[in-house]
Amino acid sequence: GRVVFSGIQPTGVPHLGNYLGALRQWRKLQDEAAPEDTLLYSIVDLHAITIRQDPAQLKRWKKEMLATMLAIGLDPHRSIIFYQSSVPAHSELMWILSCSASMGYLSRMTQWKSKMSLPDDASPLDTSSKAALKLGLFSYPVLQGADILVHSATHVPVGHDQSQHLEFARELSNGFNHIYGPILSQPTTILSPAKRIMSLKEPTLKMSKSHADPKSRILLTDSRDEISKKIKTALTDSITGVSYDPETRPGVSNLVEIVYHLNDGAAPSCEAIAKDCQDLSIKAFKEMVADCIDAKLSGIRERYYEILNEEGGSGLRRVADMGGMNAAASAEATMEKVRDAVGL
Ligand code: AQP
Repeated sequence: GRVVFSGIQPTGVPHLGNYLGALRQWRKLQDEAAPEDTLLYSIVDLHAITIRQDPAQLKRWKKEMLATMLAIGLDPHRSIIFYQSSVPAHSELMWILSCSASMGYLSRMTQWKSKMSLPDDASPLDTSSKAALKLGLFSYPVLQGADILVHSATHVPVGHDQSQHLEFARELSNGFNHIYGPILSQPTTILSPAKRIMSLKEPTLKMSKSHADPKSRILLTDSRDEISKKIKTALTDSITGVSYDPETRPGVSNLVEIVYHLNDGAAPSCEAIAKDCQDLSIKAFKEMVADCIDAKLSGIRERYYEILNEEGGSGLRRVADMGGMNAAASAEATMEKVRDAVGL
């Protein structure tokens, strides 16, 4: 059977980009899975600490992410839902893979490369200097590779921003297998149809949890009112009417894409949606977009608060414990072969 693995960082409530690019796809894969398939979905807290986190807040965010995953319909009896840090084999395999990972390859990763323009001579206390960059930020793609390979995953659903890291994971697997024999899997990327949902404020950048302006993203927990306000202030342009052209009209086109993906193929294309709306004013179009988002998210939002409020969180703890145990068993099956091959 297939082994599906994917992860999400507990760095805040997921936004519409996380939902359309990842979480909704996870749910679909669960619903379509054959009985012999295994699905593992991880809350990757070890990745979250590549940036300094407030410990109490990180604990809260982890719990909230778990509640979100259940709210979107992941079933803990069908999918293994777990905290990455509860399975130490992820870190163990990371170390082993680090010993053959290429520094050159890692330094070409987009996220790291984007930091290379920082000034390099300031003091390490200056957080905007190269001197303050952390080893973890450089090497986290190795941990990501370990996350996938430790479960011998065959399929990894991600948004477009992660495809470079998946390529690297295959490289890690190849490198290891070249030395020690065919032990690690060759994971295939499953790109979600909603590859890249853009920021509402800067529609040439992806929607992201860490962007300074909270109005740049729609959260899965946003109320009807918050959704309307954020869409109303979304950056568009001064062209009359609605059309779909991501190059010249990134803001309007992003809204069209959001509607297209939320309706999940009900319309034949983004162009078709734009055509249906072409005579609407931007104001009326935005109201339609907000209605559509609320209609799709309100059920998730209600379940999320129900789950968080029930039994003081003991239900969530049980889910995390069960997921951690099952994930540890899955990882151990690979690790026994890895340790043996390496001579540990
Ligand atoms: N804008 C997006 N459009 C489509 N997919 C997206 N993903 C993230 N942003 C978009 C997908 O969501 C999954 C989980 O992401 P993550 O939280 O682990 O890390 P991220 O990609 O770094 O997400 P953020 O929101 O941008 O967080 P920060 O700001 O903390 O870095 C991944 O599959 C990703 O592709």
